[in-house]
Amino acid sequence: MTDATTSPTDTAVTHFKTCPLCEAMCGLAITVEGGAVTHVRGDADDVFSQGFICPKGAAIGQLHDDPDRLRAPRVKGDDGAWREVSWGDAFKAVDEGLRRVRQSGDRDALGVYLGNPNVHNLGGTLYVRPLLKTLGTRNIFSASTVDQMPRHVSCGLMFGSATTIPVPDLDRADYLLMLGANPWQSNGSLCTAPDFPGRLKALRARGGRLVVVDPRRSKTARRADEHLFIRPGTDVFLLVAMIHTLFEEGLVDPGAAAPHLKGLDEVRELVRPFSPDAVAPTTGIDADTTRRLARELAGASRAVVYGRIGVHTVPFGTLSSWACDVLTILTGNLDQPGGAMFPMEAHGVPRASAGGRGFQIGRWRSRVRQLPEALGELPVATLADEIETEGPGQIRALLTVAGNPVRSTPNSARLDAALASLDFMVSVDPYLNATTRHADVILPPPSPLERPHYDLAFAGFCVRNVSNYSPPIFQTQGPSECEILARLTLILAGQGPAADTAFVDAIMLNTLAGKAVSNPASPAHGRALPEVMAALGDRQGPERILDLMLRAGPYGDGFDPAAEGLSMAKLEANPHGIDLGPLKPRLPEVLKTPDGKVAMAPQPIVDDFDRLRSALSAEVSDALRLVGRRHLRSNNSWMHNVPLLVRGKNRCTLLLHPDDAAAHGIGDGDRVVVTSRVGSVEAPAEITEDIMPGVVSLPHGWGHDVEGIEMSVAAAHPGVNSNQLTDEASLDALSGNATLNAIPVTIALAI
Ligand SMILES: Nc1nc2c(c(=O)[nH]1)N[C@H]1C(S)=C(S)[C@@H](COP(=O)(O)OP(=O)(O)OC[C@H]3O[C@@H](n4cnc5c(=O)[nH]c(N)nc54)[C@H](O)[C@@H]3O)O[C@H]1N2
Ligand SMILES: Nc1nc2c(c(=O)[nH]1)N[C@H]1C(S)=C(S)[C@@H](COP(=O)(O)OP(=O)(O)OC[C@H]3O[C@@H](n4cnc5c(=O)[nH]c(N)nc54)[C@H](O)[C@@H]3O)O[C@H]1N2
Ligand code: SF4
Ligand SMILES: [Mo]
Repeated sequence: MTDATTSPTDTAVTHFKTCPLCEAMCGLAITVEGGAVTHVRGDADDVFSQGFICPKGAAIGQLHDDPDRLRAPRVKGDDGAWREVSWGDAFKAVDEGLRRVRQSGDRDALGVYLGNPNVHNLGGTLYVRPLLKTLGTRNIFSASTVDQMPRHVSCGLMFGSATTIPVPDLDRADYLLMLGANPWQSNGSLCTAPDFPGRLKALRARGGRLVVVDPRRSKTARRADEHLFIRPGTDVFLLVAMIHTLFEEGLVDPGAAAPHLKGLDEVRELVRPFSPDAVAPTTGIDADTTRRLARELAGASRAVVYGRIGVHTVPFGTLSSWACDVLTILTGNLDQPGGAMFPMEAHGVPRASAGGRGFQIGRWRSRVRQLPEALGELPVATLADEIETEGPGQIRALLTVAGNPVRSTPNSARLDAALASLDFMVSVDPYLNATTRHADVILPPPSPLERPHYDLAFAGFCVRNVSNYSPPIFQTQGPSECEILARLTLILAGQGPAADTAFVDAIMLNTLAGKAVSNPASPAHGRALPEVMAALGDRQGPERILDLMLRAGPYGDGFDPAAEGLSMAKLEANPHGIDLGPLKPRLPEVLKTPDGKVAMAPQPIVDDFDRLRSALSAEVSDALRLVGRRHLRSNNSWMHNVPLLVRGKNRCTLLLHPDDAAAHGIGDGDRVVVTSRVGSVEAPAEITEDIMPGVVSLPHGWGHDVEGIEMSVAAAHPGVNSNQLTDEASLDALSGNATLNAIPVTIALAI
């Protein structure tokens, strides 16, 4: 199976590794003895996390040892039975299957779904791009459209690039308005901050104020200075009414950002109908409170508004994301310490001046529902349509990489049936689960402890600039995930199952190096390409690419061995990471809009206000609303097979308020049938005053009691799949993001 890089007879050795399981980037200290993990603790010397760890990180050894984790590729026979095969045979089976599909000449017949763990490993962050390019399909889907696509779209439109996302400068803020996020359990998202809870405690300890808006009194809400219940899906109205108040009361003062803004007057006009009094019946928050929040935000010296899942995965996700930034900007907190700031990641491309090509959405549309593309992908809420509906462009084969859409996307029962109808499916995944059971070939990547790690995705969302590389702790017999993806790329390029994967590396390296030497802002500017390649020495694979990015990056040594700057060698010599300091102001250089300004009122946002005005005048519905939640010991759908994490009481319960329980004759622990437009599930009731009347909550990622999966621990703690209730017809129209919160449902005692 696996061998320690140290031999099994060695005495205990402690390895340092950045945890790849969530966005927080905690440093782990992993002790290995006799070839096995014997102890995991937080790395007290990690420059960023300073010893913080959560139960998931502590369980990484159990994840690595999980006997259900696939170690060899699987191929499904004509009889439906799985066979373990060699890697060579598995890639041959992939080549044959894909060849059959591609013979039709319809490139769109092959679809792809990319799941969340892609952004937590070098395979996904480096090797997916060449794979997608080679695929040439328009049928690209990912977990982004059940998550943060609204944030990409609003930031893309305002700042010019979908990844130019300002993050709350947590450690210096003295006022934080948080909506729809529960970092006490999730450890944060699009705001990488190991020990997020500790940082919130510190904010309050230095006299700062934390206000949490959530239809549930979450753990974060309980530890805030103030918690406000809000009707699910209505945060946009609260936020826009706060903007209204800032204008009405003369509190608009963007400060140093002012010269870089465009469109302030349009914003004032847009929010005019949304007075605190007008929105109060919709949000359930009284007008005085809304005005007070706006005044507090304007009055605080260092303030920031942070919204996440609960405000993004709703019908006005993009407008909510936009409104959070507008509030931060109008109160003078954009690009200021303690406000919302733009990180400068070590592997990033240095820039000399503002301006760029800008960001567009809707460059093409989905075939069946005519939904707009965003970031080159289509909304996953329409994946089943594209599989089921006949005609040119119909998806007949699917590649999934690190995704479990049959648990994580809306109306997943329908998608489940659609996947069963495919001609061919390949999954790159370590588990045989609800999604991968439909595959014809499963290619399992190595465990997180068997691969190197560098957080290319999250370095750009950190509350401090940091750089951290960890080598693999164990060796793997099979290919790395990078090699798996590179091989798939070559198969798709028609090179067959055995071509040399170094070719894919070479193309990536040449492109990156060419850009670096011609970028006047890069320390590598002006160097000759052969000189750069020679400086990279004999590193291979992702480490070679990383070395190039780091050395040509904003802190890089520019390939000058005598220079002080960053390189892979430097990171290897610093296993606890390198702190590059607090976030620094980056306006205007960071802006990639064509005119180099912040677009405060981009046209697609202005257009979407039509929908918002109609929603304001619509009658307030009294339907019961379903929202989601996360638990510290759970990670979306895929860590329920780790015994340490599912211990204890059932966490997949339906939270409901005592008034709603009484109205339906439901007692604590009773089984409740929850029904939406698309389906029904049955879950045990947990009656609590921590949830708002009229709202019920069910976590996602559960429902492991299906035929044909090989997750024995999860199957014994199945829970129910909340995405049997979420509705694929309801989207944030602008970004195509699915609605996973504020779902209208009915409840009844199970008979
Ligand atoms: N109702 C509801 N639904 C939600 C959400 C919600 O709040 N409510 N949240 C949404 C969000 S934010 C997200 S990000 C999505 C997640 O959606 P997905 O990414 O589709 O689902 P995950 O549960 O993260 O499943 C990850 C898959 O990757 C596999 N995997 C784990 N590690 C690796 C690896 O290193 N390499 C590879 N190749 N595979 C790996 C796992 O076995 C699993 O099959 O779910 C979304 N769904
Ligand atoms: N332990 C753990 N950590 C995780 C994950 C996990 O599954 N488990 N998943 C990771 C991923 S992929 C992500 S994207 C992040 C997400 O991280 P967060 O954004 O912090 O997500 P949640 O913890 O689900 O918190 C969402 C909150 O929104 C509230 N909410 C629901 N609807 C509304 C609404 O309409 N308005 C408002 N104001 N609030 C609402 C819910 O009650 C809940 O408390 O977490 C990451 N970290
Ligand atoms: S908070 Fe996230 S990064 Fe930190 S140990 Fe837990 S799972 Fe790992
Ligand atoms: Mo996510």
